[in-house]
Amino acid sequence: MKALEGIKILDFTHVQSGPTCTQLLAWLGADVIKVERPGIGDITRGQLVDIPDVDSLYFTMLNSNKRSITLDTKNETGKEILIRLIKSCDVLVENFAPGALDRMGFPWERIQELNPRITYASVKGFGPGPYEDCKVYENVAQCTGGAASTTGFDDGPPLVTGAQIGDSGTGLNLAFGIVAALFQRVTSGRGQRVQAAMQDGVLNLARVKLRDQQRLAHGPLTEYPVNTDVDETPRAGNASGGGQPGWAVRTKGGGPNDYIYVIIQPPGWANYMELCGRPELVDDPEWSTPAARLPKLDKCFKIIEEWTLTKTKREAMDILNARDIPCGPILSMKEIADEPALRNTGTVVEVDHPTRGKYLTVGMPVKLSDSEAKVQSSPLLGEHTEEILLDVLGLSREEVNAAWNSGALGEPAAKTID
Ligand code: CAO
Repeated sequence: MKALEGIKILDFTHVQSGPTCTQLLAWLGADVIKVERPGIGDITRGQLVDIPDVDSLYFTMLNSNKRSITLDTKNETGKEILIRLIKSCDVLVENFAPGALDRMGFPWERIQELNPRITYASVKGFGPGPYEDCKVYENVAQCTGGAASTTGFDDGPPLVTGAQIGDSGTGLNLAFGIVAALFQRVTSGRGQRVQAAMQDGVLNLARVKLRDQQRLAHGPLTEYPVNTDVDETPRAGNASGGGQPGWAVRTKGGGPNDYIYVIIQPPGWANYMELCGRPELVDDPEWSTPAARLPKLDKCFKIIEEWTLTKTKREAMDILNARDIPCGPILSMKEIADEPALRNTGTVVEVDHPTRGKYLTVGMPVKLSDSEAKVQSSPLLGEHTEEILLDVLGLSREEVNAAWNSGALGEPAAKTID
């Protein structure tokens, strides 16, 4: 038994933000029925292709544990099938461009009328306001949510991060909203509208920078390693966003990722200075307190780096942690892919795909003791079309054949059952 067993999700999502959300729900045990355009499917199936004629890793890593039905929702028979799906499902999730579902003939009012218990959940780039009609991709959200202006070095351009905080971050928010709506339905008996804007999701993750914007009104941000006599939160390089100073220092090896991020908590100073062969700085009033170190943090990290350069990042991690010093090696994706601990916990999983073979993907990032997430392959385009029509909607064989003949399901050549 899984946490969301028995819950049916009508998954109208594509690209990344929406699919992240429905993949999480699938890992929690929901039956996720992904509706895709006949012949084309989710655009990511054919993007960034590494093996010809095989679903891309972009797609397979966002759509595991789902079922796929091809349905042209602009075809009249397709619309009738969609109505039956809306009536049978608990949640409809979509991340089309603003207004697309309305243009298809399914505004929220109609969906609610068809099934008052359904929750209708959407990701859009922006909430209501001047940009509500705009299409949005990941980096647009990072820029408009405040992350890009506060990422990078002070003397360089704004930077986006490789972590997909706009897409996957908003997918998480939407999943959380859907689970809450399903919980509320237990008492209210009604579904509800759940909306998550990517700009809001990014800002929520960048809140410490909005904190610093307000602190600027009361003087410079003394922990920033740059001039903060300015009126907008500046970019702070690798400085810590928290109350304890931190920096990425180099380690032995000289490779692009031979670095370790070290944090100087007040009690850690003595340990660092003993390791670094500078015991005289432990009690020196010019160095011994956080306030004394603040104006010369660059010098502090230089001293630490002279020591870390004599160790590999893994050695430094072990030695520092043995002394209770928080730190973390900069791990490359190659190292993460090979990390046994991440495989053991199911955070990185190897999956077998019918046409691709074995590939690595991420697993459930939250672990539930009574609802284990078993990651399975993503579906082929339309793999479950007939199974869904027959078993979920209870259509007869004749009705299914009529749907094929109407063109609503795509080319009859795509039939998977005779
Ligand atoms: N049958 C028939 N038509 C279908 C269909 C189906 N099964 N599935 C989709 N369509 C149609 C839609 O109805 C829409 O038609 P209209 O333009 O006539 O309304 C059309 O396909 C394209 O949908 P779209 O506008 O959402 O797709 P796009 O590629 O042009 O835009 C994106 C992509 C992501 C920019 C846009 O969907 C968007 O802004 N979404 C919200 C924000 C979001 O989630 N962004 C994150 C994406 S991940 O980086």
